[in-house]
Amino acid sequence: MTSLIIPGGASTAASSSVRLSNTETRLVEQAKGVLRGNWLGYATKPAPHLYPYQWSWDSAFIAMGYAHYDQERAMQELRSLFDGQWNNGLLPHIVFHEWGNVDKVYFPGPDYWQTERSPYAPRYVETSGIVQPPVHATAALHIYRHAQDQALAHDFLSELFPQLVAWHDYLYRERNLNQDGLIYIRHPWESGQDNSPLWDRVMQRMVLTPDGVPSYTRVDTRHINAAERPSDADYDRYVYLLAHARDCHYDEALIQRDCPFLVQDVLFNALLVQSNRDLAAIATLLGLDASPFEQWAQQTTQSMNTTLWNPNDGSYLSYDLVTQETIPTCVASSFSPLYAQIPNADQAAEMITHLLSPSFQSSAFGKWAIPSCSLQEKGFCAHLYWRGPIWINLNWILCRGLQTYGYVAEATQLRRTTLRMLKRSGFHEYFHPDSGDGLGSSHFSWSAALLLDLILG
Ligand code: 9WN
Repeated sequence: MTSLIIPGGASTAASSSVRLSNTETRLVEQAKGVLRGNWLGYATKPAPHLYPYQWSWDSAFIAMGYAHYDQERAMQELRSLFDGQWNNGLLPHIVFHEWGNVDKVYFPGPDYWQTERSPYAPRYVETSGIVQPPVHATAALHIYRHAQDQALAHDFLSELFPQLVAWHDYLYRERNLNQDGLIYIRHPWESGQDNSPLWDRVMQRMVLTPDGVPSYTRVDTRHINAAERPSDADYDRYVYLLAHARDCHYDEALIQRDCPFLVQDVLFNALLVQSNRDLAAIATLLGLDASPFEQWAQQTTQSMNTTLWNPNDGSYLSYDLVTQETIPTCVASSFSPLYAQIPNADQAAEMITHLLSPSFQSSAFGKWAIPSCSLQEKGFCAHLYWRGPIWINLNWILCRGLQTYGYVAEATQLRRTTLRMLKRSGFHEYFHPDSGDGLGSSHFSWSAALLLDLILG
């Protein structure tokens, strides 16, 4: 049954070797093939046609996959991304490395973002003007932990450390409205879960007049069935929010003043807590003071427990800063605090009971798991982007969360279901929670990269 042994990393955190079945060996090779196909020569695009540039949190997940077999490429992935960092620390959600040289096949491109209006945006490379969830310190530490060449990985950490610190510092300086360590996002795309039912209330509140919507042409629906993508009405609001930040010249104080979308999102903050912890671990490895990053992690954890914890049904809920209200929508990422050890053991037990309930279609993850949105939510839709389909990165996050709290059987089952689904349907962007069929783009990089981590990690 065993056909291949992959050497693990040199550090104590890495496993010494991983024995693979024939099926796993095949999946590993296919996953590497997807990443090879999406390699641009300096970074990896998320998907062949739909997403032809470099995306921020995609690259962090992708680097974690490379870390298992190509340390150099893993490091380059993050280096390329940080080439687009602004000098106020903002790490943009897209870096358009070769915009001038290739077909302009994505909307919104640099001509729409016009980031040159900000004094902080780089002049040598085009970028967007929003961010995505901070998983980068986690990815950097992961590369170190799985490194074949520890000395090289150590140098890499010292090289990237100031940029990681600047990134987190930007969030705590510019996006920390109440100084409570809960970071806000100002566009649904910043959550990474673009058209989740989480944002419905906020988005529906934004009533746009016909002349309030800047003119634009969508490109995404040329590549993908429109029924699996956000609606035109959603897009109008995305573009409106983008234009608002642009017209404020990306001055955060101005944007805040009348931005209709200011949300303290559970997933974003949970990933940030873990990234702070990982940044602290990096500081320690480099012989530097880890306490500022531990303090950030503690403060955000504490505020998530006071402001975002929902004791009624064992989950965390995002918070709308404009109306000062909790957003009462339960989605898979409502359980992401498990991944960052934010809940105590009692809270965790309540959360896991909820996650294992029919709301998330689980008879302990026997079928396909986990829908991105609770089946009880009225915004649930099984085939529509972030409104119900299964996403591999959410499964990966929840798998780690279950493991952390000792729910090993459930974590193992979730891992198995995820691998079974990828084997059956290929490396799609998202998956139908009833049939397990692939949706969105095929050859999706983070589905491949995180499979590598699920098998080799
Ligand atoms: C907007 C690249 C990105 C992911 C996001 C996902 C989708 C973009 C889009 O694709 O968003 O950033 O055009 O729909 O929602 O999580 O990073 O894979």
